[in-house]
Amino acid sequence: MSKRLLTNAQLATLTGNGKPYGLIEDGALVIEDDKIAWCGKALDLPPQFSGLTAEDLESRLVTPGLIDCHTHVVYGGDRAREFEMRLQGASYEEVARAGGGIVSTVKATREASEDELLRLALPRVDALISEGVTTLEIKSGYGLDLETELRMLRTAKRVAQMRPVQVRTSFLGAHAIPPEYKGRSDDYLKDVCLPALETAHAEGLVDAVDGFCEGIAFSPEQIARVFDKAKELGIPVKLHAEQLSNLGGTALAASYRALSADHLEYLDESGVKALSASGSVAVLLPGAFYTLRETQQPPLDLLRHHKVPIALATDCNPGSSPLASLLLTMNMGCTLFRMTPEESLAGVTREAAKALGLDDRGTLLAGKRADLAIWNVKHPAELSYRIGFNALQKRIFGGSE
Ligand code: DI6
Ligand code: FE
Repeated sequence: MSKRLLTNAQLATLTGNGKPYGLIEDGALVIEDDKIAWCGKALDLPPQFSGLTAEDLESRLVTPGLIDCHTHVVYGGDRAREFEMRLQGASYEEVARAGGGIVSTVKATREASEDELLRLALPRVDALISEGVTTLEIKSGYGLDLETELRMLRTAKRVAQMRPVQVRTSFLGAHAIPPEYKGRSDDYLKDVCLPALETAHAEGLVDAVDGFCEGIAFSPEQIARVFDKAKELGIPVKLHAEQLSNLGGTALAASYRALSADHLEYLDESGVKALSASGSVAVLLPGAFYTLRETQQPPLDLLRHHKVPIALATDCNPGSSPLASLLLTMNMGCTLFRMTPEESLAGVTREAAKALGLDDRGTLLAGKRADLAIWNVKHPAELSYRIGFNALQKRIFGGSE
């Protein structure tokens, strides 16, 4: 059994210990194999650990390893041309209706081999890892045919073999209507999406089922068909909801006890109450809000009032959020959405873990995975405050570096 003792640390435990950030000053943390064995005030270190050689962190800040709970990092091609179009005045929806948008990424993704998709995804993943990410979620949804959806999910699983990071996969077959099914979205669901979900699940490739509930994508009734299949297969669900309009997707997701509902700019109080009742996490994605120059703010005060857990994620994707920085996402959560730095740190640790249905990480507590980020900062607010500055000193993943 391998053991390590970290001392002279400031521990942002994110546990409700009565202090902001669950902060423990002059803290120590013991790692046994891939788990946290003990953490607390250095003065309270139990005698059985006092013989270990201490690694002095020189009062650095330690947080749980960061968790990016909503990404689309596996895709082919890029959308720089569409970025130009939008700068010339076209809206995100107009671009999508003109055959650009998600569908253009689908074309490029279908043309890419699994090795190529992996090669393209790794630099995005590396950017996240370099900022202390230890767990990330990756969605399919740019294949929209059986073969390519499976290829995307296999690629996502391979990321975790290539890099020291854990990956959770989400099947997003209900992301967009592929060109060959234009005007026939019900047929797409019946012929492609639902059978592909069954096959992907049978191959062990699906940790959760996601969808895009929007005028340019699928209606709540259509999403319900996908969620019924997920339920039948015993897979938890989540949903892109209320991003561009209010269709009631969030309440639908809540009625399936979704892990999370994501985006939520157009969410109203009844939707917030539904989330609160179902215990689902609200995942806010300020990178998409920023990129699309959205002006409708997610209902932060209502989410707080109804005690809905709030996570933050990059939504890293080629169209609405070409963002591979969770630190910048934290800054945007504060500056664009008026989250507090404490909420933003909780949003990429404790609440992000909840959004993935993982209860073994996201806080610093004995028994949790030893996924840690160690920072060259004095106070946790610095993580959200700076822009374009990576203060990570090192990352510990499952107890090792
Ligand atoms: N909402 C988003 O923000 C991403 N997907 C979704 O349903 C955008 C995907 C893209 O534009 O490629
Ligand atoms: Fe997304």
